[in-house]
Amino acid sequence: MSKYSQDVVRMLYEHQPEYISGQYIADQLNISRAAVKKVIDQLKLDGCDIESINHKGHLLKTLPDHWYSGIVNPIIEQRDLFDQIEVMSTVDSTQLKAKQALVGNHDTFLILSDEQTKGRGRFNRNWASSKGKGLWMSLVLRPDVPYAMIPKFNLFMALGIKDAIQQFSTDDVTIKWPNDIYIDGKKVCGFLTEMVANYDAIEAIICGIGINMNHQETDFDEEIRHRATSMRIHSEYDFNRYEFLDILIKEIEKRYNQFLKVPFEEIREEYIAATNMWQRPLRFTENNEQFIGEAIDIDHDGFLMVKDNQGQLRRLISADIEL
Ligand code: BTX
Repeated sequence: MSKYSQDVVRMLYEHQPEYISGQYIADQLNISRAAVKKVIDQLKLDGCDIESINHKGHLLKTLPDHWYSGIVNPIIEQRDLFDQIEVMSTVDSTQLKAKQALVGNHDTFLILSDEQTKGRGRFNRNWASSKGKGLWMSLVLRPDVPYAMIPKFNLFMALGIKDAIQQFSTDDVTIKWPNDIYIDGKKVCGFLTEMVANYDAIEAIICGIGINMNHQETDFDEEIRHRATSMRIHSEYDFNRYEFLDILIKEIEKRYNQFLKVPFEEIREEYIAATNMWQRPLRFTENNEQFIGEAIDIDHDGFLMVKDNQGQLRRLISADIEL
């Protein structure tokens, strides 16, 4: 990719739906028109749908199925959440990368990648993150809150992610406490929250979010096909990834501000109504212990209340649950 391609994409994006002349781009970037043409030809080869008409200029017709920082940055910068944004085409794991970037760094930041070669879920499980198909990102936030508030963060994030996906889905989007978002009985998103803390306070929250966006059913490996789905499968129109990113970050910002200001109690009813685990037997794994039980409530602190098949009431802060 040329060093000017992000700037050119950004200009094309900002001028949509107008055409923009090669001369204008050349003047802004202080390069020749021939150099602009070369960048635009390369962008077309990379899958950007750009229409070029003599004496009229260039128009970005549809947004590409890859992340371009030239488009991502202006979207994210509208919100007041991140000091830095990093857009990558491939990485082992955005979560790992975010943790490495924490060293000697006091900023808030977002890392987004087209592909993860070693995407990870909870307990070091694999998270399938194929190229161009999804939204694989990690957010590093630095809330000035006590350590004990961390489990609450996940609950607020779940509602934000669910609300964003729902705006593109014809079917109900639900939360599987505490880490997954489902459509029609299948996982469309998994997210996890980790933190760096000292005795007094949290230094950073690292929230990794994986959302299946563009997959067809056959894009999933056989081993997860029966329990994974994507937004595309449940969307009635051709949305683009940037439109979704814009909405997602808006919803995340809204819920993050809420997390900082209000107790879980205020969103508890909303959260319970959005959760998909009620009135059926479930298999729980907590600290290597397995049991069957029924989820009966989420309490004021966001713990899941479960009645196990021995009739014993359990209060879970986190668990692995099979629906
Ligand atoms: P989890 O441990 O709850 O879910 C992992 C399980 O989900 C896997 O064992 C597998 O059965 C199934 N699975 C794997 N890949 C997918 C997929 N693409 N869609 C649906 N189901 C799948 C949930 O972990 C938390 C996942 C966080 C992923 C993000 S992506 C950005 C960031 N970077 C990173 O390495 N992880 C996070």
